[in-house]
Amino acid sequence: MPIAKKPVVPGLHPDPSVCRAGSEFYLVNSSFEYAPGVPIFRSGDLRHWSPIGHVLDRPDQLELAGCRHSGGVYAPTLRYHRERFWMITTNVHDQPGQVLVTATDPAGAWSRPIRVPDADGIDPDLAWDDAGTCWLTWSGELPKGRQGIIQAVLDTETGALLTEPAVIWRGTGGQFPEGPHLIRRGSTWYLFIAEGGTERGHAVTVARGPRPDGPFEPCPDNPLLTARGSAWSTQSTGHADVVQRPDGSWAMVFLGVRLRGSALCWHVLGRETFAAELDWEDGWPRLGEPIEGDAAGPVVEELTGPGLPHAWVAPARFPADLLRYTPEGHWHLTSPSHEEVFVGRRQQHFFISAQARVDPGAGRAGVELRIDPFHRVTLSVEGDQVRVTASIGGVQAVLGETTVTAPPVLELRTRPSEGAEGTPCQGPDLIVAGVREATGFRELGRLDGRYLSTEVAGGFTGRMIGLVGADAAVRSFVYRGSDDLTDLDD
Ligand code: 6LW
Repeated sequence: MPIAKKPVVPGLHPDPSVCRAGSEFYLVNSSFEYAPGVPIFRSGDLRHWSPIGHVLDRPDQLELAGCRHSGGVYAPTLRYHRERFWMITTNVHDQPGQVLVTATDPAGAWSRPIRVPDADGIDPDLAWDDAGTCWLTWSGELPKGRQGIIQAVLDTETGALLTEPAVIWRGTGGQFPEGPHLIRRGSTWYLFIAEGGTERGHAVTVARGPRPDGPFEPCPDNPLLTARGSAWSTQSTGHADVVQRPDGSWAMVFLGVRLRGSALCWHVLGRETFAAELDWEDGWPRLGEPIEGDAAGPVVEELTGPGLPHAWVAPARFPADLLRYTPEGHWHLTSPSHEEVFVGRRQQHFFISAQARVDPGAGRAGVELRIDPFHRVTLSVEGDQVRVTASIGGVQAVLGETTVTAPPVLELRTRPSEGAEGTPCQGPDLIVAGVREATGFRELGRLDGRYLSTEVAGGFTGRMIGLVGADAAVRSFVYRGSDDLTDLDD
């Protein structure tokens, strides 16, 4: 069965977890070093997802100070049980253990966190049996450096484990058995896990048992889902969660990446959320028809005010500490430490144009496209100088510069790769920076997009686009995005 070509939630949205309350579906994702954490979406059809906020949107729920790139919040689980929403996740920056929050309204407010300090590992899952017992299942280290799926009964009031953690499955032999989700269908319990690593070997495997704690029997047709060894443009598929519709049919969400460029080598938008039907045969789940996403744009998002769009986040800090809406009616970027800070949103489309007008107080300020502090392209203004710089690993380069007589409109774009299709020089895209003038766009510098790809940068995240600086009035910021270049005017 082929896999969808288009995600249902594009851009950096990996490790999806899904649940249903009545006729509505809700979805959460990992958020790593970014605050607020754990973006949450609502959908009536599993195909069109609207952001409704973040689960961890207050400092008392999310400690990220000094968080390293790709640290922070890993794979969450979202469940609806006894008219409450439950979200549990691991903040690897704030250990020990897992963090559990609940809400009656999934758009917030979510509770103060209950910690589960004795569950050592990542990717926690919650499941309740008919007796009301809560089974916590996660991925942890076993003796001799091996990894496996571990389980214990959880007291959801206190976060205490009520049973000794026990290994319930080791998967089918792929590395990193993780991302467990335990689901009941009829009287059988199904344990879906990810294995093979989150890169090209990624897969979903499944086992079933008569009770939430097993014993688990692996499906004879594992893996349930993988793209490994295929020539599909959607690769690295794995880490799935499943949900039943009101009509009794099932669907699954999972992560995947969209590869572009020579030999389909590169992805730049991070691991995205994809969806598919889930069929059942002989008591085993089977991958069904792809559910193709249609969030390809065009999208226009303007930073107006006074509220920040849901999509805006910052590494290791809450955006509210960095961007303030002033009584004069514009945003102001302030760095509490006087060091340059970044605040922005995920690049969610293949082709984007981000335009900004900023008035820096001290130092430089501007627009930045980045994966992390060591992989970024910055278009900034300082006095009458406009400069395009790239920082890739330890290398810093000035890609172009000019002098301006009036405050410029900065514009950073992604465009098709310069390399001929199918040749080794074809990157995923091209990053172009310049200024917008009355006569049109004037390019100042460009960089091959592969420098800002996960294949080069590594880590679990993807590109972000936003504002950079230590002190600047932000007169305007507009994100335009589409997977179809003709949607973006020149
Ligand atoms: C997550 C693990 C994974 O905890 O990547 O793809 C890790 N799977 O399950 C971080 O996203």
